[in-house]
Amino acid sequence: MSVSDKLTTIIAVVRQFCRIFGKFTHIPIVLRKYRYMIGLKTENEPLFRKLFQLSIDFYLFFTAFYVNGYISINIIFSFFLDLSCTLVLVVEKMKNCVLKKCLLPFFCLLMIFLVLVPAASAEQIFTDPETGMEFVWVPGGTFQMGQTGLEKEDLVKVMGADKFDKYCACELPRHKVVVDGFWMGMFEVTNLQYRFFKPDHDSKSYDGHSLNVDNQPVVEVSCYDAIAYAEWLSSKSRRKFSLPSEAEWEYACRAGTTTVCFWGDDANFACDYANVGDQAAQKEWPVWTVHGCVDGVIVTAPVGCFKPNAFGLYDMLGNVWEWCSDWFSEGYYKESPEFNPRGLSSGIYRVARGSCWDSPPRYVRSASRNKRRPDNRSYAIGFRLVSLGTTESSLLRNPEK
Ligand SMILES: [Ca+2]
Ligand SMILES: [Ca+2]
Repeated sequence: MSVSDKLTTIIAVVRQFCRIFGKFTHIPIVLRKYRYMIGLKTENEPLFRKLFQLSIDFYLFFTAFYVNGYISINIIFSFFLDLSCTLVLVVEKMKNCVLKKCLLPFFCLLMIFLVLVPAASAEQIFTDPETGMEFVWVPGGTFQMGQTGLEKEDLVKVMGADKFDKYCACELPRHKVVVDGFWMGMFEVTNLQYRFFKPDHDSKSYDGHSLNVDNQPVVEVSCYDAIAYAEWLSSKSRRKFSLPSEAEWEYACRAGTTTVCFWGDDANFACDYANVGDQAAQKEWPVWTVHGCVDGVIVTAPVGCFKPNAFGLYDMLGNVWEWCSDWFSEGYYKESPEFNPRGLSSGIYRVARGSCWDSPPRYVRSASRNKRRPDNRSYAIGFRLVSLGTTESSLLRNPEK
């Protein structure tokens, strides 16, 4: 096994450790509460007290990665402070020279381990403790936003020039956009997660098929409902949550690809990656225009059933349309700023992106834009959240910067 293989294995083990222990998110709260109380009661035994506090710091170190995706300054500071104090106390108590000599290598190994922990966070996932919602880090970058030339040709063939101008010309011109990194919900917000906010929410059903099961994406929510949800979750967290901008959404959906869909240009591969209007649905509703494949789900699918894109995001295309924060503007691409465009400050319609479970191929595209009135509630539209970070500064936040 090469050194890099060994390092990869160690990182994988550390990452798994973070995941397993980080799941017990209530423990750090309890530990923080009793940390100093226990410390006070053991005042006559400073070494014992320091060792106890050090072990708690060590635990918090791991859970911080799982819950927040980074380690805050105060956790790092208290860890190193307790570690130094403990070492001083241990050295003071030691009479055996051999053991004393062992301390230096031990300290070095510990430092190497602490360097590996940030490396273990490279996967960049955090879980919101309030709802269990998982977020992945989408690193900032540059991309071409909007339709490709090939895409336009195909759409004109399928729709005709008039309909193309009416519905799809707003996806042009293709233009360069730069977005900063952000956290994005790995999945669409589910009924279960939404009902932490509105316990009596009903996503209803479509033609007798329920859309209201816990792990299906929430629907029958307006853009205002989605914004209210983001604000509610922000009030429960140190993080600020919001809807993605349209540019953030398309950048995240493309995940580095320049093709029509994030899996390529062929619509008939959709069924591996997305719940769309498929041949199974056509059996139920024969008049539908569908993809030439079977995804096997005729209404909304439980989130995360299909393959993710390269950023590890699921259902970016298909399942439900996703509200974005921008007001829709037909000609916005001609004038939008290059850096972090966020749409106009007002308008009539809001943007929804990504197509849904009843969509034919012409909507199932990374560039496809939909406009809806912000108070519109539909069986086809849900949302996912993004987070730009916390209000608390941290050393390791946004590690790419
Ligand atoms: Ca389907
Ligand atoms: Ca979707």
